[in-house]
Amino acid sequence: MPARFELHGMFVSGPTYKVGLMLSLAGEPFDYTHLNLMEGEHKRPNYLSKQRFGQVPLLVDRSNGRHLCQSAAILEYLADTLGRFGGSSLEERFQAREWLYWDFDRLASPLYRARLIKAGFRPAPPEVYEDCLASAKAAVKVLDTHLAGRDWLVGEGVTIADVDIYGVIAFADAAGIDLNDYPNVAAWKARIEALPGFQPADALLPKTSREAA
Ligand SMILES: N[C@@H](CCC(=O)N[C@@H](CS)C(=O)NCC(=O)O)C(=O)O
Repeated sequence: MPARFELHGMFVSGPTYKVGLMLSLAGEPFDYTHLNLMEGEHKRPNYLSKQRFGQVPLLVDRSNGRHLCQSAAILEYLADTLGRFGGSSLEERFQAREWLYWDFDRLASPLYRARLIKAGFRPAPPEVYEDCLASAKAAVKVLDTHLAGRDWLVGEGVTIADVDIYGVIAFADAAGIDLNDYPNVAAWKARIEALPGFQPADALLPKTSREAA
């Protein structure tokens, strides 16, 4: 029987990793479909009919035929449908949602950009890299301050806020950020990596399509 979920993505994609990590932490096997963004597979009519923004990730829920896009929205969908990591109360859910919005506003955008520039995927003058790096570091500092004396971003357990933001912090080193300068973030990162079902990005997002084990 095919897996319930099919994740379309690309191995370098942080947003795709967020969704793969959520599924893995929830113990949900998924088929993985590799999309070649270099060849524009994400802009072809067949894909656009499933993912209106022409981006990865796309998650297909075969149990009901839904096609889902936007990693933060997908995490919320999975929290609701799987009953995992949604927070222990409505208040926690609202707080988790605030982190999801904050992430794409302040953290993911500059950190992912710094990573792409540093890796040579996106040519840019040094001042653009420095600007992204400074913005990303300012956001990591916000996280570090919030995590002082706390194990998780919201409440007493793992929520989609942690999953979402881990999917960015995982690439901090590649962006040029030394997490030794942010000890609370480093300790929180290690806690996530010790969770059952945790897998790093390269294990969850192969370079070719793969069926669930
Ligand atoms: N806010 C979106 C961002 C998705 C995104 O930026 N995906 C990139 C790959 S990491 C992409 O598909 N880029 C190709 C494009 O936008 O044309 C999410 O979280 O899902």
